[in-house]
Amino acid sequence: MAPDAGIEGRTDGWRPQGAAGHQHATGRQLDELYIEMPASDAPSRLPPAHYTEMIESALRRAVAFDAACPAQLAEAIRYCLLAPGKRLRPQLVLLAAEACGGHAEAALPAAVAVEMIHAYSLVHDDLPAMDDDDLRRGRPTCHKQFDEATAILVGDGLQALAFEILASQLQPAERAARCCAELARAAGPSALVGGQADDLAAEFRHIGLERLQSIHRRKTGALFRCSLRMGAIIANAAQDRLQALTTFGEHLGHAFQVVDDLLDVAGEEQRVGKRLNKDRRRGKVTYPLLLGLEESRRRAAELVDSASAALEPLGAAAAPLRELAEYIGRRSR
Ligand code: GRG
Repeated sequence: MAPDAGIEGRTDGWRPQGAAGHQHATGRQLDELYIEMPASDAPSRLPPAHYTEMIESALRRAVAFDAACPAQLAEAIRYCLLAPGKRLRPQLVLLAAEACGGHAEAALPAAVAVEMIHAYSLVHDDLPAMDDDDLRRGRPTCHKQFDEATAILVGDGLQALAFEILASQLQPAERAARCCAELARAAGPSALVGGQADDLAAEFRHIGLERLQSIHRRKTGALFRCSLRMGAIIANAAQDRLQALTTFGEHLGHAFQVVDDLLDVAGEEQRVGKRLNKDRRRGKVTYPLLLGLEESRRRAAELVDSASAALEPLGAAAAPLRELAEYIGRRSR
């Protein structure tokens, strides 16, 4: 068992001790961090628009339901999936395929499928039984706009649709099967779902850096990693390229989460499109809490550098992936 896996429950105020070697913020110090934080220095930063229109129209096509799908359920699925997300994961699928010499069009079903899994996870995460949120992608969350039962069914429907699209639209069948297995593993109990379960269990408890990373590797990192691997698989990439993109995805997912924690403390609600300061209110240990703001920023930058370095075997073909990684390290939404 990891040294910090034995979690000590606390409901009477929390005082994470953190990992060795850094000055750590306590719960009270976090209040001070809020005051210390400057406003975002990147008011107009947008994700690089790789294949934006191609992704949006594929998502729209994927949710053009027949009459057997009840009208309100169809509306709710479209409301959540077509909401203005950054589409990072689908972009990673398409760019990974191209970086390995494949065609973006051929990878489109995998791009749509991973965005559906991501969108379902956001809808379920926002439910009262989980993170209990009322704002997502700048709009009322699914259960606020519709109702809880509809939000649960939206997630269920998106999950099933994701695998239907992968299995029926990806060619050849052998690569479709590999992608189904990759996505199922990344979305399953040892990755996304398990990370979410451990994240909920860790509320108002002290966990250390190792445990925090284990949660985020599964809850956030697995879908990044899987997006890149699916792109490589669809392009029939050689093992060294598949491995390079896997390592890139692992560093990138980690960087993404460190920045996500920083945005929760220091972002602007309107830009981020969800309620901020949630981590503190729900008693969650975060990177800024364990490491402080400066060290968290330094780590995020270091992780983006490591991610870019992992792309070396792909040469210039990986330039758009490097650009997306840079954006993820500096994003303000
Ligand atoms: C319900 C099984 C299950 C899992 C939920 C997604 C998730 C796991 C939790 C959401 C809370 C959270 C802060 C997750 C980590 C970071 C994350 C996934 C942020 C949202 O991703 P973005 O920024 O979102 O790519 P957009 O809206 O741009 O697509």
